[in-house]
Amino acid sequence: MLRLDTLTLREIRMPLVHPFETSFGRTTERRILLITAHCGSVDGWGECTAGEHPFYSEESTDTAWLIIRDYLASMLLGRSFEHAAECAALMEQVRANRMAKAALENALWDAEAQARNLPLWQLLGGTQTELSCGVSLGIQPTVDQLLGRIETELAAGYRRIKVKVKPGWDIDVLSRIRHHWPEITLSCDANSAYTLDEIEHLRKFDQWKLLMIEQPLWSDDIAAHAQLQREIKTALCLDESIHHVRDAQTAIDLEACRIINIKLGRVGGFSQAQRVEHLCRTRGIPVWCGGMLESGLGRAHNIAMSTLPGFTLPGDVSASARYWHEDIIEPEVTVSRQGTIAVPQTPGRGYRLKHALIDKLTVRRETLRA
Ligand code: OSB
Ligand code: MG
Repeated sequence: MLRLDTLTLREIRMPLVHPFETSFGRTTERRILLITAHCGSVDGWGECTAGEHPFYSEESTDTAWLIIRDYLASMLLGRSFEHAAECAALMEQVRANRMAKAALENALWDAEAQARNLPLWQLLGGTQTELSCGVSLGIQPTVDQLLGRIETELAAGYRRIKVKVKPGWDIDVLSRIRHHWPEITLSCDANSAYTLDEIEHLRKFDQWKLLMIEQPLWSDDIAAHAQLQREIKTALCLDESIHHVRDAQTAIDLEACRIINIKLGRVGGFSQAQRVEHLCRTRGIPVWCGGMLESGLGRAHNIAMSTLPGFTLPGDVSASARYWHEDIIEPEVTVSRQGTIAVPQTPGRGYRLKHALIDKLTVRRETLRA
């Protein structure tokens, strides 16, 4: 039994090793909200994956802080849980705000795994002990620079290259990549940069034998993706459109995609991610774990989730050193020359937190009590 005694919110600032640019914006420094759930003798930690601005989703670091402080914390504080998943129902009255909810739920899972002395991935029902890794490469100043980055990642062993695209950074980029590497597993992610008026343009993407095109259209329009999927050969993958298992169900029923990207924060935490994974596995839809430029904590949680059996495609979860000069966990996440992550076998999340470093990076902190 876990009793949630106290919650600590803190914001840490972490400059990225490489700025990350997508069709919706550019990130040079992360402002990450971390949650500590103090439960008796164990502290569970959760990372909120909201971005600095409400550009990828409606949430931001600041809205998540406010929603947790003013609404969600009081729904959970002082409560006792047999299982971390029980907290989701207690937060239902608050609509959406899934990244805020996920930070709390995942902190409780993190605590539960420690309290039960079980690896978090085993508590989740994971089956895989070695994970296939891919990388997501942002928009670069020039195509030559992008080709250089791809060269480095392939040499490091990564098994799938995903590049960000948008109108004006697509045709030339993809054709030059394919010219250099005709056989690599390649995909692209538009983060909603196109419209249905551009079907003829998007049809050209079929020539490059991409593993998938991720989220080409509006985040709130699954039906539009179904229309596009009927018109092109390349598999579509939905990211921003999938908020919960019902969205996944709708997308699969409408044949709006053939692959789904699961992000822990976007779906509201581990229990909803389990539901999406289970549905997709039953319906024959492969899934993979998307990344949100997480610190080592969120990265550790992504690794635990990716051990579920439906995660059969390489994820965006890659080595700590690709993002951070120094990560907040030890050991840091490393990737083998074969492009794999070895799942930790120790109890809990499997990575220790560097508390002194976290304190040094903290710019604000607030403690909430029952
Ligand atoms: O769409 O997958 C995305 C980063 C921020 C917001 C959205 C996305 C991404 C990434 C980066 O692609 C994945 C990573 O390396 O963490
Ligand atoms: Mg994406």
